[in-house]
Amino acid sequence: MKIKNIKVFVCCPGRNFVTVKVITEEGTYGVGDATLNGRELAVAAYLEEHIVPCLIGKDAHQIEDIWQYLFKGAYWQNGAVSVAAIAAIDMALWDIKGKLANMPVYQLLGGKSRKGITVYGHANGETIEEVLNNLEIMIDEGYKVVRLQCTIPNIKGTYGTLEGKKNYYELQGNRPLPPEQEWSTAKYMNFIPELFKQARAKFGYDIELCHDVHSRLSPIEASRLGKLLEPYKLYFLEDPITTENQEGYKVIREHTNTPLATGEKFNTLWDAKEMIQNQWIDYVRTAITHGGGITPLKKLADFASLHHVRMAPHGAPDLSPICLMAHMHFNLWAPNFGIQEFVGFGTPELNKVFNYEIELIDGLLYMKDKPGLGVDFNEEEAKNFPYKRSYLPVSRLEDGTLWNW
Ligand code: EZ4
Ligand code: CO
Repeated sequence: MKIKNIKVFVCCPGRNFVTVKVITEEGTYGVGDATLNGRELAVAAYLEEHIVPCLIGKDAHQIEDIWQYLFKGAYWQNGAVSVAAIAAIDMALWDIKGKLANMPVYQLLGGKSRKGITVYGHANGETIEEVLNNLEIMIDEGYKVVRLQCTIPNIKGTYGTLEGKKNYYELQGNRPLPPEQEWSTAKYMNFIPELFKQARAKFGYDIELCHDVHSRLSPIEASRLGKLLEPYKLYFLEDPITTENQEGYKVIREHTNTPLATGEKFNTLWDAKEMIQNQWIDYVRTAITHGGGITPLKKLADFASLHHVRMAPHGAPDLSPICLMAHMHFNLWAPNFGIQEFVGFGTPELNKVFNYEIELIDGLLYMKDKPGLGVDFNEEEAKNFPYKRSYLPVSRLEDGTLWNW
């Protein structure tokens, strides 16, 4: 089953996506997601210039060896650009294997461990009142877990809010230069507990709530926030700090029993090693696209399961539906699956380019059994949505100091 051709596509049906299609000599093909928000063309070039030529003629069945060849064999190994590229090839090869076996990919991983995928959605807003109105809508839609994010008063621009845009696709799809946002730890810390206090006062404790700090705090500040939020019993607090120093999580862990989640930017298994084996975190959030594919994520899940850490894959709109479908299979299998982030069913433009079927019933996501990943990429439609340069924002303190976004 030799690889005959690999095509790389960059399109913007609302926001940019990088997609690969691996085609075998027999005509079976698989698709993979290589999207790296704000650096899409770097990944496309990495694929086209440095990966594709090495894979033509290789056996599409040798998924593990191809993964090792692209990762270890490149000498430079990790890095977000190269790992996203490798992940897309890996996903496409699993898709091919599933199609050839005439089985959904979860069957190849070991079969189903559950009937459906618990997801958390996003309720956000410019005011606490607006967030709580959106939360009520989501509870009515059946969500069992919801992430709350609210604009922080008196600073310019808050992560996780829409700044007047209709949806995340509109927000992320059109930023020809990086917009600047402001950050104030004091204003944030003084405000955010009130959001959760009011949410609990209005909706009680049956609905699970979580929150993404987006790496803005120091370990001791994060410890304080975790303690302030303890009365509101969060499902998890995400990315309270950056993770260059894994032992930062030890500090937070020693101070608070608020559960902790991190890992959406990890691109090797070693990025989470100390925090997992020391049980400093509760959920690891690495996505199949940014973590290098299904092949390394299986290892991550098994390693995490030895240490009571559960999988909670990143599910932002900058991961394409191919990644979402790969997560569906992975999550159905992973014995230590916790929760999947889910931002909804996309836009009409997005769903013209990517064809997949999912259904949300009572807070659980389901898909139909199809061979492979169960998602297709429409090359012709993609041509109608050409790439548009678009950046993530940058963040500065009120005095101008560049901060973590
Ligand atoms: O900001 O994926 O939990 N979700 C997140 C995301 C990230 C984006 C960056 O590209 O933190 O919204
Ligand atoms: Co996040």
